Amino acid sequence: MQEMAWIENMVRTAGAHMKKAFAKTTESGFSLKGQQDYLTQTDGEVEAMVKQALCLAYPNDSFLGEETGGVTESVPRLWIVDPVDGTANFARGVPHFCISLALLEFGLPVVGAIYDPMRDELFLAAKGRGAFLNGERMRVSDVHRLDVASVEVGWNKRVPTSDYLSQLSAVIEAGAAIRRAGSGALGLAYVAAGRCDAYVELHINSWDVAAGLLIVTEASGVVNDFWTPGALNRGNPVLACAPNLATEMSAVTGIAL
Ligand code: LIP
Repeated sequence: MQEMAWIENMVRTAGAHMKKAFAKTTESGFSLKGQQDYLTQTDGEVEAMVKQALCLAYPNDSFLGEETGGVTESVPRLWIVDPVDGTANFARGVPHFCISLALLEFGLPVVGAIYDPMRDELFLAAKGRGAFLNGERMRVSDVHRLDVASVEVGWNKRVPTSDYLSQLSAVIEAGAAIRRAGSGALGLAYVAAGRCDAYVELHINSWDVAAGLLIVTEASGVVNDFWTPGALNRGNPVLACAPNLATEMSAVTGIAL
């Protein structure tokens, strides 16, 4: 599939720019789009790079980016990018961030890539062709009990604190070890790689998850029905997990799988 080669090259090129900028960002600083919602110069630069490259490679395709917006309907071909996922980490000098880029056909992801330039890890998938980490086939974990599982519970200011705390305590009460690393895309990539057994967040944006949901599915993981009407624009809750945890995680989080 030609788009797989293109997307790999694109995220690696963008990643090289992010890595160079990361070293300087603590000097160049950041701004806030909202409470705890960071924006750096690199977010804008990377999104512009992707948009420009797409205009040359796929001029008839549509575009949606976290920073500049775009098409939010179900169209034949839509590229969706989160230029720096984990912006808060990037802005504060924490080397845990990525670019997340996906191609959707009629509203469903068919190619997705998540690239972490600090670890040089490329998580890549195409519908029906499997999921790969740096070219090696990837598969979710076979953990089948929550009391031995590791679960990432995403946090953001878009969700009432009480709801987040209830979600967190439900997962802890079920016996899981919890984490929150600040990048939803890498959180999903780690579920696909079997490094973590589930990722849940009560609200997340479409650009954060478009690549990761496909990558988890192609790594034989289970994901919720994120792509409901309006999801591209409004976002949704997200739950992705190893298959043996699906029933328990759905019961604990209240998110249908
Ligand atoms: C982040 C998400 C994360 C969420 C953060 C933020 P960003 O995306 O990946 O899951 O908890 O609030 O939305 O803003 O770094 O691209």
